[in-house]
This record gives sequence, structure tokens and C-alpha cells, in this order.
Amino acid sequence: MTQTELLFKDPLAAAEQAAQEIATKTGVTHHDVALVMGSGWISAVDALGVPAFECNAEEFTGFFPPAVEGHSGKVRSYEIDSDGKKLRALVFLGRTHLYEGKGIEPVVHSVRTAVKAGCKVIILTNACGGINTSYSVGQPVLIRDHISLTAVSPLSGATFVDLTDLYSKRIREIVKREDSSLQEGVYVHWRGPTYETPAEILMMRTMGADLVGMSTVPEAIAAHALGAEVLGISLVTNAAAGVTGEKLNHEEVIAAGKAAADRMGALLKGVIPKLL
Ligand code: 8IG
Repeated sequence: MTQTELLFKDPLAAAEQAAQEIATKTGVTHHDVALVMGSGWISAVDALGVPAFECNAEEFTGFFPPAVEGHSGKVRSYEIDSDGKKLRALVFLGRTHLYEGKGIEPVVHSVRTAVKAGCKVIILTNACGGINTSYSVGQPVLIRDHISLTAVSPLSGATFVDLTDLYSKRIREIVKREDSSLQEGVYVHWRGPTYETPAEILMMRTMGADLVGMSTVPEAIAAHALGAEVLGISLVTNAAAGVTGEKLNHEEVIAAGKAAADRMGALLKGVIPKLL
């Protein structure tokens, strides 16, 4: 069986195998926290210092080469030293999205691998559209809850997982103590690859949504189902369709991410040691 066949036939075994390969290659048997860096977030991770290890994600079982600009497809290991407490962070630069058409297993493989590598906290970052008209471009928002409009779950079978505290309240409180200006919002998962129509954005706002994007939700569910605690942070990089009348483009997303990178990096660096 090839590694890709294993991913689809037995995704948890593929994640276990990838985690073992990560332990071997990094020399770190146990990572504590994982970060998935979405579009525009890649340079925020520079705040964590010099990585102890880096390689291309596709060197590990079940990982694919990156499909989108701004998603570099690297895996890094960082040692984070804080007040004598040494933490190991596993960082995925980039992710696989549902809109790539590869199916759901590649989308959640990073977080499953991270949990198998020992991570108890999974930090999911993304760039998204702002539905809530009080948001500005460049503003980070903590995900409080989500609405899945894809109807695709990473779980199958009679696994009736409770999602009441999917985006850990404990962690959100810690992050808000670190930066009291942070707002919370409800994130809608939209398959893409098209952005929404203005009518769809109006529907989402009516349903109680604040943010819209094409990631994070399956990863949060997969991580939570395996017992990890989840933090989701969205960076608003554009007003959603119809909000301002401007057209949406990917360059704007990358630029807004770059502009916010220092603030996002400082937030992550400050908060990580307090989560574990
Ligand atoms: I960045 O406006 C980014 N990702 N669905 N809509 C959706 N995804 C996005 C958007 C947006 N902006």
C-alpha cells in the first residue's frame, strides 16, 4: 500500500506513522503544541525564533506538496523557552483545503499527526473575509464558534462528538488576557474555491456569522475528536463580498497578512507558554 492509500484507508494509522517520522527526523520524541499557519500568517512564525528543524511536509507520510501561493508546505520544530519551561512547538506552514478536491483526509492530516506527535493544544490560524461590519482589514479575531456550510465532516461512523466547547473557552480567556483588544466571532466554513456572492454573505450574517473562510473547521473538529484543545485565530484580510462593494483578490489577502505579521507573531509567542 502506498502512503497516500494508507491516508485514505486508515487515516489515523497514517497520522501515527507521520508522527513517528517527525520524532525520528527532529530527534524530538514529544511535541507539546502545534500551529497551522494559514495564508498571510507564514511570517508571523518568525517571532518564535530560529527553528530547530525544518523540512518539506511531503517528506512525511500522507502529506501533499502545497497548492496555493502563501502556503509553503514546510514543517518546522521550535524549542520555546519560557521561564525555564521548555516547550516544543510543531509548526505547519500551510494546509490542504477542501476546495483542492483531494477529499477530507488530507485536510485534517496535519492536526491528526500533531496530536499523535503529542500535541495537547492545536492553534489554527487563517485569513478570512469579514462579515461583521465592525471589523477592519488587518484585525485578528478569536474564533468563538463555527457554522459549517460544507456539510463535510472529517469523522465517520457513530462518533457523536460534542462540539459545545470546540474553541476552548479556557484558551480564549488566556489569549484575551494577553491582548484585551481581541474580539471573538463566529466563523463560517465555505468550501470555495469561489468566494461568496453578496447574497450568500447576507445569508451568513443573518445566521449569526462574523467571519468566512475556506479552512479551519474540519481541522478543529478532527483535533477536538482526538482530545486536543483548539485555539482558532482569524485574520480579517478583506471585507466579505458585498460589504464594501470592492472586488476580492488573493493579493490583498497576502498583503494584509504581511502587514499584521509582527503583531500576530508577538501574540503567538506571548501566549503559547501560558497555554500548557
Ligand atoms: I482570505 O471573503 C479569505 N478567505 N469564503 N470568503 C471566503 N474565504 C475567504 C475570504 C472570503 N477571504
